[in-house]
Amino acid sequence: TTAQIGVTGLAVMGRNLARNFARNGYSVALHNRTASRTHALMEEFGEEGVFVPTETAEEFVAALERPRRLVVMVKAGEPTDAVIKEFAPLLEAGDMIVDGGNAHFADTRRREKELREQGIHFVGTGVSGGEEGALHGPSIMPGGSVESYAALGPMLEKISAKAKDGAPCVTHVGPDGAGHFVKMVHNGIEYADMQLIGEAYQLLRDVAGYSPARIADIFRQWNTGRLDSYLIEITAEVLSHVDAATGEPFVDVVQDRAEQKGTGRWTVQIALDLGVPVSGIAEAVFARSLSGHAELRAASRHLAGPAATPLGEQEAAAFADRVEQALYASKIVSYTQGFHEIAAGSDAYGWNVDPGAVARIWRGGCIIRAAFLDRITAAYEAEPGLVSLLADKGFADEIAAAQDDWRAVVAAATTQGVPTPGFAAALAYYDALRAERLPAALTQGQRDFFGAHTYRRVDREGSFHTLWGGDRSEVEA
Ligand code: NBP
Repeated sequence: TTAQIGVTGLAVMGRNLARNFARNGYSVALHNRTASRTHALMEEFGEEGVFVPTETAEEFVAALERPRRLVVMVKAGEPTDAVIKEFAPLLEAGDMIVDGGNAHFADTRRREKELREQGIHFVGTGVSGGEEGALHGPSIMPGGSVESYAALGPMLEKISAKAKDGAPCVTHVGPDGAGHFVKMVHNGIEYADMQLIGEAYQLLRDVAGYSPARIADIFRQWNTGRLDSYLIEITAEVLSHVDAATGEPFVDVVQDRAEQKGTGRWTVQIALDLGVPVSGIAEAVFARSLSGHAELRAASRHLAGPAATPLGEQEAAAFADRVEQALYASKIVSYTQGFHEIAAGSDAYGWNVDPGAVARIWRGGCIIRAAFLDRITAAYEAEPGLVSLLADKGFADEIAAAQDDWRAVVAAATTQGVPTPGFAAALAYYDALRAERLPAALTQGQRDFFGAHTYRRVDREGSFHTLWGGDRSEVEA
């Protein structure tokens, strides 16, 4: 038998993706470096559809109908290169290698270029939604050539998550590394969303004085409004969970040291390279690293500061409403920053990414799925050249309505000594963008003073330098 698609790399993600293809009626060839995983899949789930188990690379490739569609779901990095090295010599022009791992987009660009010379389409594809998503429908972000999408797109549309309006959560993001780039930014935004939710929780706990169970109820209520999203929903679940061993709230028995795998960090590293201010995402990454510095935190515990004093019942309820405003406004800012990075990447690499389509495919399947994304799509559809989400009238109006509460929350956090780097960075970004004048003029003066770096004037064209060490007259540079 020949199979319509093949999956190599049958750990949690690959196994579930293979099952997803099979459950949608596709015949799927299976391969894994260690054959026992292939056998295990056949034993447990072989009845779910048409599978063609294979043991060697040659058997696997021979089992695929042409042009071959070969999905690689191995550990990102060297394993991906090893698999490509093994399979590429067995393939022919027109065949496709689809890398569904969390690759760095620069690796994807390199691999795509190398394989293109051999006539093989390399499709670096972001897949979001974890193992459940892989099985029931992930959000899929494929890069690669237009031809590869023509051959692959319909299958991906079939297995992808569907948004509430039924639209599949997959689109051809753009050439070469575009898909993995967008997946990277997705993860960066995910970090920012999680950090903002964490700050909201901490404020409700320390300033409002609420218990985790009560905060869970508040999140459940927020989830019926404009913050309706998967992350808010699971936050309520986590907060209402009680530890069986101690009877304490689960959130109180977990060590407060956040870990990370690296895609959030990449989002910030690339943003630095592209010169894009993604302060919200950066604060989220830094907040995780700070939490992990146990010695530093232990050595700092005695530092002076206010102890938060919980508010009375009525003020607490009013404060909770303000926190919702602050969270929503900060969320608009982090998406603004993330979409700025996507636009900058698209410009730098000539990808022509459609931001409205990206927001559309994030509406289902992925971790940041949210009702809010419909609004982003609508904003870009109304104005395809939108320079910033904040330039959209709808979002600007919402922030305008939220800003008094947002400022009050950041002020309260500051006076009470509750760290809110995400809320505060988002607010600083907003205020910096709206500022008539920034202290960057002074920065330019300093740079000219110590390094003769020159400056531009507000009233005349050209570059200028002041003779700081001499008579302080101005010369044209
Ligand atoms: P892992 O990332 O744990 O990778 C395990 C797989 O890689 C196994 O099939 C293993 O084969 C194979 N592999 C390794 Br390791 N080195 C290899 C090599 N040199 N040659 C061939 N195969 C090799 O699996 P996963 O958690 O299912 O994730 C797969 C990919 O999906 C990763 O890139 C991950 O970042 C990405 N991803 C994961 C999630 C998630 O929620 N887990 C979500 C989205 C994306 P073996 O069985 O022979 O050891």
